[in-house]
Amino acid sequence: MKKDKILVIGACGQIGVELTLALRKMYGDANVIASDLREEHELLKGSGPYVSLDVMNKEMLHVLVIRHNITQIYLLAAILSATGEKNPLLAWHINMASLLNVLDIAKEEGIDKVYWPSSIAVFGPDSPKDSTPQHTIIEPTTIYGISKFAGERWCEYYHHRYGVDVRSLRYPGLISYKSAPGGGTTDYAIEIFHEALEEKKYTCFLSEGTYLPMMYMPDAIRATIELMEADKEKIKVRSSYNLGAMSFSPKEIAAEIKKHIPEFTIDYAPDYRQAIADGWPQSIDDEKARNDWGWKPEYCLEKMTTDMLKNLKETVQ
Ligand code: NAD
Ligand code: AKB
Repeated sequence: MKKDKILVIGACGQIGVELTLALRKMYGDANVIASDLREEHELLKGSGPYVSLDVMNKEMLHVLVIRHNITQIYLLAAILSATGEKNPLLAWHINMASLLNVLDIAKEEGIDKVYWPSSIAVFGPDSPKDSTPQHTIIEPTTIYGISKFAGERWCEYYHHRYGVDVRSLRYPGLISYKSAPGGGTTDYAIEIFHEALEEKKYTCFLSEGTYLPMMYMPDAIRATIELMEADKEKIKVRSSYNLGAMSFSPKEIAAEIKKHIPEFTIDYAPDYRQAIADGWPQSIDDEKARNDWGWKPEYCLEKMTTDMLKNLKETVQ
């Protein structure tokens, strides 16, 4: 029997750290190789193999895959929405070339499974805002969204044309406390917790009524693993699955935090990220994921807030 050997690319980012640790628990520490451009993340140190890798270097990636007999690749390296708007050509280049390098090597080497995340950013101002369906108008206006949408088409193409078993989720904004976020529009929903605990006040870069789809990291990690562990026949969407959990506005999350920290105050100073958020859905219809492979979220705003504050307090003290 072929033993699974997993390569996580972009392992030191917000999702990568937690996903790598979860995969190491399932597959054994030695069988999950973490890689990133950056120095190894503190939480990964001593937990398994680490390799310094620039995913843009296709030759180096190819050698790594062959040398370690890699059977699954998780590609998490990307430029996110807010950073992408500052340098659109770079974001396009990195987001597309990284995916094409991985898909092509997966095809050539017969890699068993590839995971690559998309985002709610694929939707644009003309998509329905509420319960945005799996299949609808998709006309993204940010370079990040454009690159994710193009990436989805490439995933489907490599699956249908070459049989590459690539799977994908359109994550909402992800909230976590272990590893810092990497330049997204939904990052306010993480900053707000740190500022509430440290300063008892927060100035939000989105307006008070901006609703966005969000998810707590434990749900996102579980969704990713459940998708990747599902039988092949159950995966009917080969572009990327809509995935939902909760939706809230800055005003609503502030009110939830106030229940734990009564002196907390919030004010608003929307910046260029407001226009990005305004083009995105307010809530997501993830019926396909629920029906095809049994997706069900566990965390709502209330439960996530309680858990975030409890864990952040322990980390800070
Ligand atoms: P992040 O920015 O926190 O992490 C990305 C990691 O990739 C970083 O550690 C970075 O050093 C690394 N990286 C960048 N360029 C690289 C390169 N050339 N070679 C190797 N490593 C490189 O991002 P994240 O939040 O962990 O997101 C991971 C994936 O999930 C991305 O594709 C992102 O678009 C997607 N996603 C994230 C969210 C979210 O809320 N975090 C939501 C939707 C989709
Ligand atoms: C971002 O805000 O860019 C990400 C995302 C929703 O894709 N968190």
